[in-house]
Amino acid sequence: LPLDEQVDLLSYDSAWEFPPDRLKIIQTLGEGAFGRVVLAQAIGLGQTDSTQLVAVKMLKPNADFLQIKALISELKILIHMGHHLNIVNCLGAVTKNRTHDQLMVIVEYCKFGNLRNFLRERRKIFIDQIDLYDQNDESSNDDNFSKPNKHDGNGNKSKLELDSNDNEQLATCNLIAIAFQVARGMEYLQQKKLIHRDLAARNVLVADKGVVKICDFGLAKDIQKDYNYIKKVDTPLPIKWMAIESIGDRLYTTQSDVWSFGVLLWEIFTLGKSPYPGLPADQHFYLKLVKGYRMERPDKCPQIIYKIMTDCWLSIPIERPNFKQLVKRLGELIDESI
Ligand code: ACK
Repeated sequence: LPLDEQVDLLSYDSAWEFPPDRLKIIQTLGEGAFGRVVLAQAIGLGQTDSTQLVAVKMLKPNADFLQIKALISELKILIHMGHHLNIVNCLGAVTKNRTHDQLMVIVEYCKFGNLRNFLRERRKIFIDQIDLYDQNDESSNDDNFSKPNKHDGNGNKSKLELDSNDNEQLATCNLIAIAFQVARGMEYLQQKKLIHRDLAARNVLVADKGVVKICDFGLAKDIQKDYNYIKKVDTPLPIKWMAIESIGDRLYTTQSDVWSFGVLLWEIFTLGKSPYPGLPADQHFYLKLVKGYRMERPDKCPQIIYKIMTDCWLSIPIERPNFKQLVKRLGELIDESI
């Protein structure tokens, strides 16, 4: 069954319904042509009378039937998917309030915004620990910054913790922890037989305590039809995240999500650069990929991570690692560094 028809079969449980008068909108977090995301305070969402910051996704008045349908799909998928730490979880919805007449999807608020900007903002203070991972470089005499604790630049935090502090420095080990968490979220999606179709650093949000969460579920945004998505000038074209078979044959599978994960790894280890710099995403680009062209190793990227990246970009989908294997491979790198 095509995925949008699968969505139609998913049901909505009224237990998710939340009264809109208990949402106090604080500010707009971002907006697109037809939708907006606002920061709000929700009263009594968990325990009675407690207040909690949430993000609320809603449509603008000019949204048409397709956009309404898309947001309903996203809501149903979020509910169907269940809870996972590395996913932006649904907390409630406003669907039935006739006087209010505004569809709202309430999700967890991730205060550091999207991963791409998060990384870019921390470029200048990055702690490069590549020598600790690329150990063929034994003659390294950079001894005052090495071994055995990869968390040196970062205090004594647990393996996945960054810090909630805005100006916290990032180090190579944190980049690996970020990649690991995204792989975990995607592994969960894979178990639920869901395909994201638009995995990219712009669709990963950074929450407190260094937790990263995947957002913007592909079904809600059909990138084959969504003209606006292609037209946006200031966001990189999604073509550059798409697997060869997605560009060539519009084929989307978990294994094409794995390709996108490889591009996301590249974004992480360049601290938020735009992939294939200087290369327009045209017919030529596709032919280059078909001929075997792939991005080079970013200079802050350990060899072992680059190997994972290029495995994600294997031409034949089933030869790529799956998310379970990616979790294992990245998890081993974290364990080694404790
Ligand atoms: O890139 P941003 O800072 O992160 O700007 C976009 C904007 O809203 C439009 O999507 C931000 N955003 C979306 N969902 C959330 C969320 N759950 N928590 C925090 N920010 C969010 C996103």
